[in-house]
Amino acid sequence: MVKFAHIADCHLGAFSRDQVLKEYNLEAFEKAIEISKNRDVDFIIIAGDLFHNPHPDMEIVDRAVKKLMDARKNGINIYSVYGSHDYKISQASLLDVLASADVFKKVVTYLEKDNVLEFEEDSSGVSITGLSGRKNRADISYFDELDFPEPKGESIFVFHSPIAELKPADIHEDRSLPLSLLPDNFSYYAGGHIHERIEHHDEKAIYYPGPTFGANYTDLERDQRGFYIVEDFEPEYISFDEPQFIKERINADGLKTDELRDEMDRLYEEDMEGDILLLKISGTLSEGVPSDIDFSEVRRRFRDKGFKTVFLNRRELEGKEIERIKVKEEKEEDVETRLLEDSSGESELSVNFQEELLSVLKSGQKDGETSTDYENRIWNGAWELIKRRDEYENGKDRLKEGENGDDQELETQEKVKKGKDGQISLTDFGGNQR
Ligand SMILES: [Mn+2]
Repeated sequence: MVKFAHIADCHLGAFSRDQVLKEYNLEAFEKAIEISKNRDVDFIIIAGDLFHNPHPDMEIVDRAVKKLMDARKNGINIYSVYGSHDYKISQASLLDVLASADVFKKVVTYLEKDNVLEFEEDSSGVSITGLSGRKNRADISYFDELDFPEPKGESIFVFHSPIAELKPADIHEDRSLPLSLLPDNFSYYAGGHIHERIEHHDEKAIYYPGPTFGANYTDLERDQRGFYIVEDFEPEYISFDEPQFIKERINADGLKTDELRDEMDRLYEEDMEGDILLLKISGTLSEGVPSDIDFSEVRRRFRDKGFKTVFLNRRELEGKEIERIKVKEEKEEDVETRLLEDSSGESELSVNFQEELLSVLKSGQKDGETSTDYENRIWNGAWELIKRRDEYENGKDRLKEGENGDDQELETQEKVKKGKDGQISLTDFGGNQR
């Protein structure tokens, strides 16, 4: 009888600014590995997002590797796919290093081997394969294009993607995978990416354990955190009840800053006991701005009440005087586009042009490129684009027709300071138009 652990979304290294939360997060992961070891599993599956980013702090890596190696030394194999957080298309991820060092095995081999997905055969007799998560829709095209091998005997498919039919409402439909694209005939589908526990046992046995701890405020507000011990393909959810969360909300709508302070005083007088206070303050103040309130003092007071840490969420708190920028899209590009669109009235540059310029300016240094070459490439790219600015402002059609826009150059150049060595200063260009 085969027994394995199914862990996902550990996000080690998250909460980098709160040592208490960061430590709880690490401990949850360590606990999951420890329980797996004590329950004598044959192997452990990590369905992506082991780390919160592709290059985590070495101190975090050291803790994680110690724990993983402890399991390995006890004869437990570990299998993983990349998540959307610990993967970077342009650079080696830490996961590559750990796989090379045989801390765990990547169960994704298709990139190296002509789009053929291969099985890892565990010594327990179970065949394991899977696909990594990607930003955006890239993972969906893999599912669409690949030929999946037919599993023989007991088999596990590991993946890190939302499934359209099972996903929570806040994940975009067009970024999720239709159930029909999952390959058939696996004994168990080990999911990651969705930060909620989801169980779907129809013709396919699809399970998402959700995070071992969580990676943001919304995650921490959920009541469940843990992982699965799967025995004979029947999952048992191991729930972590520690640490204890207290969740409070204050609605500051229509309050003056003094009245909000009174509300917080009232809350402070209440009986509360727990390890972590999650305090969300939202709404629009009728007078004053949030920065009138000393929130670090608020945190300190609640910590004095016995909480190990206080996670204050005031992203939705605003004063009437300040228009706050709300960010809800998950894709960096979407956020940028929206911010540019929101401020389009303040700039004489079109959103389209600003996006193009931004994409040139944020291009990274390439392998083997010297710093001088890199700087020149960025400057030249930006300059070429600036020369063609009017084509963007007047619509894209002219660009497609291949006009080079030289006749626009003089007018544009007036707005650009030329520095030494023919370099361009962008400070007067678009930066101070508001
Ligand atoms: Mn995740």
